[in-house]
Amino acid sequence: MEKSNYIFVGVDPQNDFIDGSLAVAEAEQIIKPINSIADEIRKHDGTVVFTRDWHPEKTPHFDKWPVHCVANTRGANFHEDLNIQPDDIIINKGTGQTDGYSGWEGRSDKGETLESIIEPKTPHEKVKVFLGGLATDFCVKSTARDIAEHFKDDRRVTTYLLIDAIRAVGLTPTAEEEALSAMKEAGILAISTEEAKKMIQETI
Ligand code: VGL
Repeated sequence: MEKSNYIFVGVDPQNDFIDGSLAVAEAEQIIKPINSIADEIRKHDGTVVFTRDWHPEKTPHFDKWPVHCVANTRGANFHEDLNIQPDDIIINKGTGQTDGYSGWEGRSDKGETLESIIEPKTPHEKVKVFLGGLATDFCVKSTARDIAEHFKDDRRVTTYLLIDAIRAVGLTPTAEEEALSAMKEAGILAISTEEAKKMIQETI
């Protein structure tokens, strides 16, 4: 079997979504599984990507939400227990006057995008994309669906959602469930971080 290329996308594990102005319930619980899958992927020569909300001080986005993740503030920093390595790629989003829910819209300082990172580099390369982060019903959903939509006719790319590495804002009682269904409908496969790690370990 040809070796797969593994990519982890950690969506917005930033202070404001964990203990700051837009704190998501139980959000700190995603850090452990995220560190563990990211480690496994680095060990197998994969790519670890983190997206972050990187908003200006003034944006129409803050008419809808409390001020959060303003670039270069403590709230925008990644959680202190998140293990980030020098080769990991950081994608900034929401840097202008847009909501920036989706990591698909963002880019790294070097100009990399999720599209350029995930795009298979050879006709037979298989790419497995694993997603975790915050929040299930906003940025995780938008990012996951944009990836799945873009690669829906490309059988080389499979997208997995790590169900124990996400948490929802939950503006309504059904918001989380609806987001999970929307991602399932987009062809995204929900698995646990342990299952994902096993899948990676079992490939030669
Ligand atoms: C998010 C609400 C507002 C998210 C971002 O990261 O899911 N949620 N901005």
